[in-house]
Amino acid sequence: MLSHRLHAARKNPLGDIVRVLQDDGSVDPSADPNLSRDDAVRLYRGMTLERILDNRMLALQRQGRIGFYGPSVGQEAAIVGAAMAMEPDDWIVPQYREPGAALLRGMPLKDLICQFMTNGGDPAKGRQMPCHYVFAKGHYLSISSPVGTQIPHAMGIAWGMKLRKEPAAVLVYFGDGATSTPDFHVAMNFAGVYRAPCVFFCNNNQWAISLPVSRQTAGAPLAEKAPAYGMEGVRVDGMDALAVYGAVRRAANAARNGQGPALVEALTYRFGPHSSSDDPSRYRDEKEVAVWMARDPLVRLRRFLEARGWWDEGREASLEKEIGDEITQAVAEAEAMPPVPVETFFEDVYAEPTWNLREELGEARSVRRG
Ligand SMILES: Cc1ncc(C[n+]2csc(CCOP(=O)(O)OP(=O)(O)O)c2C)c(N)n1
Ligand SMILES: [Mg+2]
Repeated sequence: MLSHRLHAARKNPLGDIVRVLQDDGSVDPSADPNLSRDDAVRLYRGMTLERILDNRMLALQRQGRIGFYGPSVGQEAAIVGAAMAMEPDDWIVPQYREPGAALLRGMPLKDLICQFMTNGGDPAKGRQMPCHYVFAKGHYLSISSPVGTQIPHAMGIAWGMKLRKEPAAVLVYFGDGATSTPDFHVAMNFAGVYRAPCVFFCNNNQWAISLPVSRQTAGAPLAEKAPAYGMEGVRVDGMDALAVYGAVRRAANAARNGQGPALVEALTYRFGPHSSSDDPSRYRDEKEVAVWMARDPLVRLRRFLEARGWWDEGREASLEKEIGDEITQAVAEAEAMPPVPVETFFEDVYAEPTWNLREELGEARSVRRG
């Protein structure tokens, strides 16, 4: 049985799954996280930004203007809802589908797009793979795309914070596929034993590229792995931004208060391809996609905002225009940036460059000029 200490024990139509947003836009009062109007609108804006950014970046990739992209369409409530629940001093350790979380933390759009383009405006100086951005100022760790490797990193940061008595927590995102990795076990076990203040956030989007979640585990829901590591496990409707926000907020508060780690499993669905290099029609049934698309997280949160009188057609249209314009401007500014300076390949290792590095730099400059 799942432990229910993180959320009010109650029956709902999805069984053990926490759900707050009802289909008509009303909320289950027993689980309502009571977001203020400003916060609810900020959450919706963050999710809309991620949706529009995804569509625009996939189009840029198809035009050859960026090399690669991993979209998150359908998962915006899980990604932005979880990020929204964290405090600025907390760290966020991403998987690779969370630009929405970085932007919510204040990462400038232009920096993000320069990283996608790997040009002179890339804060990572062109040293990372495309779509592997970092926003250290916003406590947002670099993406590491080997599946699951970020989970022990997050646990280590959380444990370090505990040792230093810092009153903060860590949120780590990973997919259903990552629960099959040794890294998941290592991190969960260590965090459980040492009570590291870490919120393990599993974005269960039903697929690991072409492998369905039924092939990841013969066990029951992924959240049920938590008690085996001595921590709380909770399953939420991951297309319900308020349910995600509430569950992560409770877990993060508990972690900061010394009550140890927790696992939150968010049930979502990847509406689009795994990445710009994938064709999901080769391995999954479009009928399944349609069932999940009917639970579109943006539509559900928008219904809630409208039911409260906080949103309408006019605001929707101006938000879409505002975000569209911001992205257009950021793309134009990013495309105007020069290439990564060749010098950056040789910097930041030695205080004084060695003779051979100086020689190689000279050769590299002449190749670039030539
Ligand atoms: C160690 C490792 N093995 C394989 C891959 C190739 N790979 C990239 S993403 C992915 C699927 C991961 O699925 P999941 O954890 O469910 O995350 P999702 O992509 O669905 O968000 C795989 C197998 C990799 N990046 N790293
Ligand atoms: Mg997955």
